[in-house]
Amino acid sequence: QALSRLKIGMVCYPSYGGSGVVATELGIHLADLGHEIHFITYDKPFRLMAFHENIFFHEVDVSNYPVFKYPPYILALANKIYEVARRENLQILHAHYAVPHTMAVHMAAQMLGSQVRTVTTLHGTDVTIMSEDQSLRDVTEFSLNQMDALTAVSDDLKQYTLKTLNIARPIQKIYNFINASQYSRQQALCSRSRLKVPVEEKLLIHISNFRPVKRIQDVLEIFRGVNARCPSHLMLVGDGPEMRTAYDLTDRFGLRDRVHFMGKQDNVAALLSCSDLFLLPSEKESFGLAALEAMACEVPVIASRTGGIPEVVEDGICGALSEVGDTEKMIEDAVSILSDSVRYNEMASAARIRAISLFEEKTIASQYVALYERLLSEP
Ligand code: GMT
Repeated sequence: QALSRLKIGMVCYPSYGGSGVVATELGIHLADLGHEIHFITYDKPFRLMAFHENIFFHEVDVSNYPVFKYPPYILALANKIYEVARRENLQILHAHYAVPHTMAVHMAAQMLGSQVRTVTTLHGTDVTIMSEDQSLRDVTEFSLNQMDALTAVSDDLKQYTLKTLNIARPIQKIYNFINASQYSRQQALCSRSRLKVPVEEKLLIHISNFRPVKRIQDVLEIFRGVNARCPSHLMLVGDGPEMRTAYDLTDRFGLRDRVHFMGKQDNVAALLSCSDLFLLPSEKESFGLAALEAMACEVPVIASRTGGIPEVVEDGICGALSEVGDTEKMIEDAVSILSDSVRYNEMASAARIRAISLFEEKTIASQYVALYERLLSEP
């Protein structure tokens, strides 16, 4: 039971994607501690499956009046946040992913007066892409400066934000996290045989939203290089705009019987549990939650040395990092890790140890609670 029961509004994207996952898992964990959590978004967050007495979901319904060329989602969201916060006496409004949640939270907070404290957690592309988008930059910067507190999911994202936007308040680094018992290597969940991967072959995995920033062509190139020297299979988990590129390259490389398109999957731990290596050759990655989930399941990571990835994946210990686009080195590293079983096992356990010791849900969630309590104790 929590010392004092906090009433928190979580404003997030409900769809597949790291920021929605972090918001949902944080909400569930805080609800388990006895806090009251109100999710305010346009759809039920996809990880919010079971009933929980401390969790409420408020759906934002956007008016579709014919005069609107664009549905006014941000106004409907602000209105819903205001309505819920006023009725439920919410103390904290926590926006995950700045655009457009920070603007809506700011608007609702103005309508509510001083009764709530506001927080935005920056997740990555809400700064790295939006800071370069002139149509959103000023309003993003303005509304971030109106929040009572800002957090960023890595030190790299914090520094990047301070460098690219004019932010007048401190940004606290609070890392993303995993639930170490949900994310652990569970042999019973293994589906290797169903994929018809022979025991002597390796299974590589990539999980993402298949956006250009993930460099899907590099994922396929790395896999082609590894498979040529060490017979392997590749699971592609997720969906998004680059999926067509993945299909085309798979065919062009003649790898159709070795690449498994899994689509969107809920039980990622089950798929990680039968994988040998995780590929994340992204252009930019503020944190790399998918890499952390892999590490927790004892899967070493081959990734780019970019953004917050080096804060998550310790190079040479939990996997190997290379410059963005250096697929030759990534292939070399992958083959050398996969072909040395002693080194492989050391990396697999080091990955889990690092995941648990630095990024366990309990440790990180308590940093958010401390932040909420500090904000509420301020006049
Ligand atoms: O990947 C995105 O473009 C959006 C975003 C999301 O909502 O999934 O991902 C970002 O937030 C995740 C959770 O904090 C981070 O783990 C991802 O690294 C980050 N993506 C990028 O920075 C590209």
